[in-house]
Amino acid sequence: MGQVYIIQGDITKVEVDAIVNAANNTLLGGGGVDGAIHRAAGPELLEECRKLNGCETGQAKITKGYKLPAKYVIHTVGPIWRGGHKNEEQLLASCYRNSLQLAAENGIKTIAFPSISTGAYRFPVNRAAKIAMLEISKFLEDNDSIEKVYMVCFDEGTTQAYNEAFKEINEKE
Ligand code: AR6
Repeated sequence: MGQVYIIQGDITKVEVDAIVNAANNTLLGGGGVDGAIHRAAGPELLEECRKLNGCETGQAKITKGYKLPAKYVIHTVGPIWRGGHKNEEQLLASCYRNSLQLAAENGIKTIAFPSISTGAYRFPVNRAAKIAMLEISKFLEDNDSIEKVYMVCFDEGTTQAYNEAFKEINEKE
């Protein structure tokens, strides 16, 4: 079964088949990890994104990685946290599920995720971490093609939240 690794660092530097971008509905770039990915990939990434016609919240679309070490970028759009009663948890789970599904369909074996929605979109990181770890684990149980999933956390607090969520899920089994 595929393995999950929680690491701290910059996702644009990670050498995997695909990195996931926490984008917005336009797919035309922004701040945070989205800005960092577009800067590192170069302007060709934006050119390809312009042809995609945006992306709905919870869905995912794939492009090439251009100047990134990763061959592909999977762009997903996390929910904006509005207090927890606007389907935010289900939509965040869909981001992970649909990104992994798209990766599997494209023969991707190693993939790296940022902490979707927990920056500008203000999703509480402890809740987001539990949802992410649960969806990734469930996917790996049912799908043999993905070998390694990296959660790339940018700061210490985020790393801690994902480590705790990972521990909780594995203790339950
Ligand atoms: N590598 C890994 N993680 C990073 C990096 C990096 N280089 N840079 C930031 N993070 P955010 P969101 C972390 O705001 O909440 C954009 O403008 C960051 O510390 O990037 O889904 C989009 O265009 C945080 O833990 O994404 C959207 O409009 C996490 O990535 C909106 O922000 C996510 O923070 C999406 O908001």
